Amino acid sequence: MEMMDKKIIKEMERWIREIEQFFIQKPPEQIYVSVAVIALTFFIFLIVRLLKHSKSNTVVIAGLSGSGKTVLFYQLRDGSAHQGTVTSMEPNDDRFLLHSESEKKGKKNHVHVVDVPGHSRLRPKLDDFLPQSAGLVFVVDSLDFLPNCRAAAEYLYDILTKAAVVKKKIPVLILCNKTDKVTAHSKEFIKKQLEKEIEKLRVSRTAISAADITTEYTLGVPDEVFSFTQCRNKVLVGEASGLKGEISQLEQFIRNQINA
Ligand SMILES: Nc1nc2c(ncn2[C@@H]2O[C@H](COP(=O)(O)OP(=O)(O)OP(=O)(O)O)[C@@H](O)[C@H]2O)c(=O)[nH]1
Ligand SMILES: [Mg+2]
Repeated sequence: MEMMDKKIIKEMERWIREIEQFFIQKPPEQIYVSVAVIALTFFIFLIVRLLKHSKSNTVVIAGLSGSGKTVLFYQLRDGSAHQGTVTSMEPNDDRFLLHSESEKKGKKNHVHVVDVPGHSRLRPKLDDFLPQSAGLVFVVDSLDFLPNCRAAAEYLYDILTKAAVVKKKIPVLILCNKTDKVTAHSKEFIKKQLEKEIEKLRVSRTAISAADITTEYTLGVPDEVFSFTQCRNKVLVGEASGLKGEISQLEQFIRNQINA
């Protein structure tokens, strides 16, 4: 045993001598340069970490009044729809752990979810939260879709042309809600109809803005029929039932924007 220890110590001493020799032989400039490179790498690494941490964890929920935003908000936070909702007069704004994740082990980041009321007079509140958003959920009522298709498309058009959304490429999830009823329209149908309506709006609105030069961002590609794939930001389509708590696609979207 003792022999072994002595051998190891001898070996280590030899190593240390070799390292010493190495530094003595090298000109000092080379050592300074390598130290500087190591320090710089460490510094860059630190900055990248800091930037990652300061990434926003806000997700905004928008959509027409009655589409089910507040029910979804409660499901995300509490895992229940409570005793129903009335039309909201104020945004619901809270930071929490997603209910479905609250029992899971491991470190999870809190999410900041804001539900902006759909009433047209309260919609400008959206602009307060968009600049700090990592994602936007646009809720559509799949049951009562056709009578509201035009209004939903107008609201979505406004969102997709906002500088805050286009410049920062904020991902948008079009969430077709209330799929618990058999009469609900499919997400493919809703997507198609919204694209058609936006195409109509685009034609009429570009004609107006060309006349009185506004600085609004234009949507889509000239001379091509509008589709969401033309947007600079990601536009996804998903389904949910806030009432039944079927919100996995919504949660997945949130987690994809906000790292755990
Ligand atoms: N069948 C069904 N009904 C739903 C669902 N989600 C919400 N509702 C109903 O839709 C109505 C409106 O829901 P809210 O969550 O208050 O709607 P909102 O989007 O917050 O509306 P505003 O606050 O006015 O902008 C309520 O009567 C809900 O019970 C769902 O998934 N399925
Ligand atoms: Mg509400």
